Parts: sequence; C-alpha cells; structure tokens
Amino acid sequence: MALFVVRHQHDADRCPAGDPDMGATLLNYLSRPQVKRHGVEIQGEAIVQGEHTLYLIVESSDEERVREFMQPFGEAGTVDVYPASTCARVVASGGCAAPMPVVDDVVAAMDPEDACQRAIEAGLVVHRAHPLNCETSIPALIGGVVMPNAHFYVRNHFQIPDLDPATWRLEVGGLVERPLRLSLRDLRSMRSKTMVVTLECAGNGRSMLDPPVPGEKWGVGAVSTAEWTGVPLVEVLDRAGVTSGARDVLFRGADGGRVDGGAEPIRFERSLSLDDARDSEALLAYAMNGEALPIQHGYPLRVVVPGWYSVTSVKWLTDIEAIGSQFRGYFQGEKYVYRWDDDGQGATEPVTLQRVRALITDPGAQEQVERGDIAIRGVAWSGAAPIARVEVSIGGGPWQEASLVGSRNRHSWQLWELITRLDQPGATTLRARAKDLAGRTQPEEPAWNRLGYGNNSVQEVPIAIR
Ligand SMILES: Nc1nc2c(c(=O)[nH]1)N[C@H]1C(S)=C(S)[C@@H](COP(=O)(O)O)O[C@H]1N2
Ligand SMILES: [Mo]
Repeated sequence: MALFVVRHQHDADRCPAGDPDMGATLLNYLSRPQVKRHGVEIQGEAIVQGEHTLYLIVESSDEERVREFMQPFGEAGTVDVYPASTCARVVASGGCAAPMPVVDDVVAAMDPEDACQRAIEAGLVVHRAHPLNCETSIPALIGGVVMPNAHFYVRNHFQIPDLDPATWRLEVGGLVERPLRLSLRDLRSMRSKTMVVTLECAGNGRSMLDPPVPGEKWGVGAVSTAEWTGVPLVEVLDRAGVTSGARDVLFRGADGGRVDGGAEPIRFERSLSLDDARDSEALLAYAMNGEALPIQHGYPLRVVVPGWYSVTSVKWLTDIEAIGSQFRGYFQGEKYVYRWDDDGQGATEPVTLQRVRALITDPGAQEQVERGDIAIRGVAWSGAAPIARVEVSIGGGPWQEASLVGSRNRHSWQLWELITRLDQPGATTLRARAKDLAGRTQPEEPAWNRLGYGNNSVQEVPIAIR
C-alpha cells in the first residue's frame, strides 16, 4: 500500500456541503466501508475552515485508484493527488527526497519504517531511525522489575533480520566433537532456564561525555531488564563436546552490512573466552517476559550474558563456533574497547562487565515536586556483584542511605527507595550513587574514553520543589 495526500478545492458558490442533500451524499460517499470498495483507505480527513479546501490522507495500491475515487470531487472543483510517506519512513531514509534505505542484502530484513513506527508508538526515544536505535524513557522505567517488551531499549548496528523459524537453524561447529544443527523446536525441548537479567549498552550515558565523542548519543535509558527463558549455553556446548584446543566461543548474528566503508559486508560477531562462556551463566534465549522473543530483540534466538555489557548478547543468533584463538573481529577489536588516550593509538581494554550504577527514576528530571515528604526511587545494578548500598544526596547535601527494595537478584537491577523530606522551595538536584558487594563505586565525573563506553558517573536529576 502507498500513501497519498489528496487536495480538493471548489469555488464558494459551488460548495457541495452547502446543500443538505448533497452534503449527506458526500458523507456517505466518504464512509469507510464505501471507500474501501474503491480500494482506498482513508487515514485522515480535514477541511480548512472557510477555504473550501478538503485534505485527505489515504492509502491505496496505486495513484490511479485514488484518482478514480476522487472523480465526483473533480466535477465540483479541482483534485490534486500527491504521493506521500510517513515521517518514520522519511527519517529512516535520511530525508524527504531520499529513496528507502538500501538494506545490505545479507538477509531478509524488517521494513525500517515499520520498525521505527512501532518504537515511536511504544514511547521509546528514537536516536536513529535506520538502523533502529532507541532508548527507554526514564519515567517508563518506574515501578517494575522488568520492562514490558515494547519499552525495552533497542540497539542495532544493521537492519533487523526477518528470520523464518521454519528454516532457521542454529549451527554449532568449529572445534567440537559433534557439530550440531538445532531447530527452534530442538532448543525448546532441551532443559530450559528462566532468569531475570538487566541488559545495558556499553554506550549508555555517552551523551554526558565532554568533549563529545562519536556514536549513538545515549542518555541514560540504554538499559532495561527482562525475564529471559532459554537453554543454558553450557548445555549446547556440552552436547557438541568442545575440544581441548578451543580458546573462544564465537557467536554470529544473521545481521550484517558494510562498516567504515569496507568493501565486503560483515556479520555481527562477538566471542566469549571458553571460561567466560561456561562461568557467566549465559543463556540462549527464545522468550522474553513470557512471550516469544520480539523480532527487534533477536527473534528467534539470542544470547543473554548476565552482567556483561550487552554487546556480547548477540541477537538473531545463527552460529556458535568454537575457535582456537582469541577472536578480534570488528565489534570486539575496533569497537567496544576502551581507548583512554585521545589519539586512539594507545593500548585498548575490552568492554566486559557492566559497571556499578544507580539511576533515579522518580521523580523525573525537571519535575515539580510538592514540599514535604517525598519518595525518591530508582534502580541500581553492577555486573561484578550484587548491590551493597545506594545513597542519595539532595542539593549537594549529605549522603543518605536508601533502602533496597525487594529481593536481591544476582543479575537484575535492584529497586531502591528513600523516603525523606524536602522543605526548601526552589530548584534543587538529586543525586544517587551505588556501591556493590565487590566494593566498586561510581565516579563523580565521567571517565572519558574515545568511543564513550562505560560511563557510570553519578547521575544528577534537577527538580523544582513547590
Ligand atoms: N546480532 C546483533 N546482536 C546484537 C547487536 C547487533 O547490532 N546485532 N547489538 C548489541 C548491542 S551493542 C546491544 S546494547 C544489545 C541490545 O539489545 P536489545 O536491542 O535487545 O536491547 O544487543 C547486542 N546484540
Ligand atoms: Mo550496546
């Protein structure tokens, strides 16, 4: 279906709506079921007050049908038909005049316009329409251990693969005794495990770095928590029998494309050392919050590595390969490494565990708060260890210890709250900081690095007290 904007104008003395009979006939003509018979669907209609001008936004397979449908209006005045597109489509293509983005022909992909439209409708903050990147809006984080799937942040490097579960297979090979080829049904029949796990993008908080660095300009919402169900990675590795020469376990996604102007498209690939693969409790997840994995989160199967920055949690998984050396592909050697120097020439350090961090979810930034008793709430997490304590400072005042709410979950964020009083009207700031059981704390200022990863500096939320 294509989108069109239609404009009809007539002279004041020929206004069909001026005659009650003619007006009624018009309304019937424009009624949804009747319009449908012409192969046209009306999305919106409006008449410009006093201008004798009607605008319609319609969908139809082609312009000819629209013109045919508009014929009675042509008898009363003029009819113009303009091919049109949605805002999501235009932004995804990179401008009003640009054709739809060419998706690298690696795999069948989801329509970028659809993907973007859905994200907008779910209230996600879109940072890039294609490939789709959007963060969870902080007020939406409030009140729950898990994020509903539609509100879970989305981080993509390429187009979103549209995989057919009937033909999709997980290939397990490389340095293994028994290569495997598993269908979704095979995986579903294996021992399953359900875990609540927080995923955080290593670039979360990048927009706070000064001087600014390239990359998606994440606020602090590139983090979410879900209940994941799937097969423990070790089950699959053991079934395949990894041989003693293996060093890394490589995960390959179905998505791919050209990076940095490279001639050949590459696939999205990441690895874990064999030890980390075994010790991390990694899951091959096919369900998210009790539903099949949504397409943008990796349908039909993704890796979920608890505690690690989620670049390692490869979506749309098609291959697991045991390899004899340390993997150094683009997303492991070039990107997702800390470069502490500013010329990019020095040593690098891979992005691994999520750093300890607290977020204030309530009240929200710039919120007006009534003077008196107040509950300040948020979440806190750390890849290395459970959260030991969270403290809150109001207006630069002393740090007050918040209480940790609910169970201490090893791999998901911890809810916390502080009930306190705010007596001074005016503008102030709230800050929250967390410490984990391994003794890790948050820095006051972001630790600048070239690609802007791992910024876990203490968050500051400005509010106004009335
Ligand atoms: N195949 C594939 N897996 C991927 C990515 C990707 O672009 N392709 N992005 C990674 C990054 S950087 C992050 S932060 C998480 C985001 O997961 P989500 O979109 O489900 O929130 O997926 C990871 N897995
Ligand atoms: Mo990420």
